[in-house]
Amino acid sequence: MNDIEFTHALKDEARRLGFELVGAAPAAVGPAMERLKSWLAEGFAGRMGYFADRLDAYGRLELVLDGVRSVLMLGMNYRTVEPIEPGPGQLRVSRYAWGGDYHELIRDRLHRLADFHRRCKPQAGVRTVVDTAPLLERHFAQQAGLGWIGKNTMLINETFGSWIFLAGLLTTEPLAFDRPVEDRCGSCRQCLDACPGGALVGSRRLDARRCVSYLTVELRGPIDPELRRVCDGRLFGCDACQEACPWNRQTPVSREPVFRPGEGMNPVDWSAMAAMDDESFRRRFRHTPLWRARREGILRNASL
Ligand code: B12
Repeated sequence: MNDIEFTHALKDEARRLGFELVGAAPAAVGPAMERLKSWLAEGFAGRMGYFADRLDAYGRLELVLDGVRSVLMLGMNYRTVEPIEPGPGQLRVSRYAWGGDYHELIRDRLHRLADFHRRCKPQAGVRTVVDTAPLLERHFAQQAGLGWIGKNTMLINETFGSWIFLAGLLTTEPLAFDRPVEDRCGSCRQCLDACPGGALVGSRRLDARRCVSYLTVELRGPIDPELRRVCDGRLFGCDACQEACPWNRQTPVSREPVFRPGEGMNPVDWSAMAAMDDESFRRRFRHTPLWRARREGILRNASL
């Protein structure tokens, strides 16, 4: 199999495994590294210390996979139903957290893709990535032609909008690369205006310290009193900048049952949540995105 045939075979297998979007890019970070550095220098990462701790690896992918030459970027649609407006005593959960944990689902599919790769090219080095490795997934997805980076910093695809999870497969094999997609946000600024915390301080510039998603998902400990107000009514995550995006109005529905809202998730009835002790919280949410915040974080968010 030559490089072009192998790239086709790998892409076909990825689609068969349920990734609607797939594209290949060279394993070079380029100017995105300067953007990451300036984002960190501004303090926009808040307390997410792992960026600074692994800065070398972000800039040199060979520290993530020795001999890496190519990155196959993958996208999976997670749009299901529309959000239901919360009534009294109810709170919003962002779409990505309505169902099961996407990491678990995607990791399983990635491992199957890596197995396919190894069967075709037994000598090659392969590493799969979803979220936790030092890889700028949106940058590589843009380079691989999956979409463009919108003003809200989301990777937006012409067909699926931004309701897509990203993942990557790093390989030491040369692949046939795709072309990057050009920006299609134009003069629209609806996401910038919709952000409840004013976290989108400019086009493609997000100050995580003011982002409801960061405050309700990532931040441990108390939320600054001035920022508690902007999280109002949101239990976990935030989709305001995506709900406002015109590219998200008519996107197809996901085929994955795992992403459908679990019972009582869209929206959440606060009294049912408050009644849970540690053990029932663990049983109910262990394999969902809410587990990341633990029960303490969820209780903190609800008492905003
Ligand atoms: C840390 C993190 C967060 C942080 C910080 C977000 C941020 N904007 O940086 C917080 C907790 C706030 C967060 C929130 C969310 N996240 Co998040 N997050 C991540 C994570 C782990 C790292 C992101 C990162 O590297 N940030 C650092 C900044 C500097 O990088 P960046 O955002 O990629 O920024 C690049 C562009 O803005 C670009 N850029 C800037 N200017 C320009 C100009 C041009 C011309 C171009 C081309 C590019 C460009 O350069 C930067 C560097 O490459 C990724 C997974 C991963 N490993 O990539 C998921 C990820 C980005 N998150 C994701 C999701 C779903 C969310 C939420 C929607 C969850 C929710 N509903 O609450 C929100 C969306 C908020 C938002 N608008 O970003 C998805 C995004 C999928 C997509 N379609 O884009 C990812 C990819 C996870 C995944 N595997 O699917 N997240």
